[in-house]
Amino acid sequence: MTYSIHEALQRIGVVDQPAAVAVGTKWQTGAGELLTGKSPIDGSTLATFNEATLGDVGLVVDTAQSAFLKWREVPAPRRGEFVRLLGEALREHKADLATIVSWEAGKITQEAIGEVQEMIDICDFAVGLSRQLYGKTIASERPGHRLMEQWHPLGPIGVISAFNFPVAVWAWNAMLAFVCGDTVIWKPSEKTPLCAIACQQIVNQVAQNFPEAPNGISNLIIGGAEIGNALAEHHDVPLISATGSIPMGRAVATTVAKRLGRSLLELGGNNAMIVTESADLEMTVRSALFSAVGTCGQRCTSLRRLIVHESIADQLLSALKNAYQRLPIGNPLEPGTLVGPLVDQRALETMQHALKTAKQQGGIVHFGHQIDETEYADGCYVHPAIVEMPGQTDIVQQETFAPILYVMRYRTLDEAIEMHNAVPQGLSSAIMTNDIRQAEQFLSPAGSDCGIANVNVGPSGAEIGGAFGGEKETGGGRESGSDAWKAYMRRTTNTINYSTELPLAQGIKFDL
Ligand code: UN1
Repeated sequence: MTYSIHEALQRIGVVDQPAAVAVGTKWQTGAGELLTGKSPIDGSTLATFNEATLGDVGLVVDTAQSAFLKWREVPAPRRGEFVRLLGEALREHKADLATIVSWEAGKITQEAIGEVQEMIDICDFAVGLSRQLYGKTIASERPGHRLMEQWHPLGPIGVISAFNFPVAVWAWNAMLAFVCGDTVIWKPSEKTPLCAIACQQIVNQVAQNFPEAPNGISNLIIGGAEIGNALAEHHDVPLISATGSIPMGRAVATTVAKRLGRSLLELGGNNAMIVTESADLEMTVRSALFSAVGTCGQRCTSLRRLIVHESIADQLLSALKNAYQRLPIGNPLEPGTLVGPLVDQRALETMQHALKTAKQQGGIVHFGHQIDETEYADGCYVHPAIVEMPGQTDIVQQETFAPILYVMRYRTLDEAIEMHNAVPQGLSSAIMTNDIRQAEQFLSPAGSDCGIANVNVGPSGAEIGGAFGGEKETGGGRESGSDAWKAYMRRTTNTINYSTELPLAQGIKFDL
């Protein structure tokens, strides 16, 4: 299936010079700074165009707001039909979109296809949801009264997304937003603009053939942090859903809070796996490997800390080192490659700096060197690192967005859980064990403090059916499955009096 990114874009219908702004189906060139999109695969330039300016934000929000006024009145199951058609279009363009993801984000083909599958899955989920936006009926304390709640559309939703899941994270948000009766304004990462342009183009084509879809149901604005900030400040954007670094999330949350808006944050993780003395070691190596080196360690759910019982630590380490030794690293488009490049030079420098710091803090570093692949010109290829640490030092408590796996030993499970929770982030976690008591302790209120806690499954690679997100500095938001849709709607509580009396709640008497 390997054809060029340009062929893939063409098959999706992106034929013109890329433009930074989509006001609904109308593309507009930006007048901001020049953006040069480079591929992490070989450093080649994929796109050059001008970013949006602050002036574009108002136009896009106004369009999304007028579209919202129409879309909110379309019956939810019809909104579901729109999303069903989007799912069909994604199925048709699965390979095309995956190719663009690989070129822009450096993902191996398997993972790029998996990411598009995640989009298709959330479409299917959202279609079903469109007939299940249930409110409760509540028994009233007053005779002849009924209480009920309804969920209503919220408004234009601002979606700020990161480079590492350049299409799926938008889809988690957008598909739920669409069935909830909301419109969307997307500010993607400047590192993956073509992924965003391709998705917008797919929505445009479906929207143009769907009579009830107003122009401006889906909008795109490509630019830097100042664009994200302007969206966060805008009173007509009731919810900002932001995925990315903790500092970015802190800035967005503060700005949104100032105007008392809502934010849904999905920020950094520092995900760990506890490996107990009863774990299946062969399974542990396989699941740790996928979670630690998949997407070259650039998932927010990537495994970063391995907390191993001292009795099996040497054995596990040697099996892991053996697996790392044999990792196929290189061009992510080539079949068989398991580790593609880091996203850019800066990511490479951050990784090398973290490894140096870990050494200073007593770490023993295995692998982790840059791979000088002359074949791929300026690609940023590294050999994923394993670092044996004497304890959970400062550097281990930070999220370094690169394939570094810190390994620490423990004696008792209480001590392991304490170490597990002693970091500022709280996204995903796992325990490898065949002991039901250990598994249940890890899942209990006194166990993992993360939003995601798994047994005999690594911390990355969640299915879309569950709510996705985490606690503490991860930001507390939940996206994707379960009842995450509620964040995209507003709840009204209704009291209906069908009697001829007017009793007051709490038995209050208030008669003249
Ligand atoms: C992210 O890295 O921002 O659970 C999202 C996973 C993927 C999503 C990761 N389904 O690893």
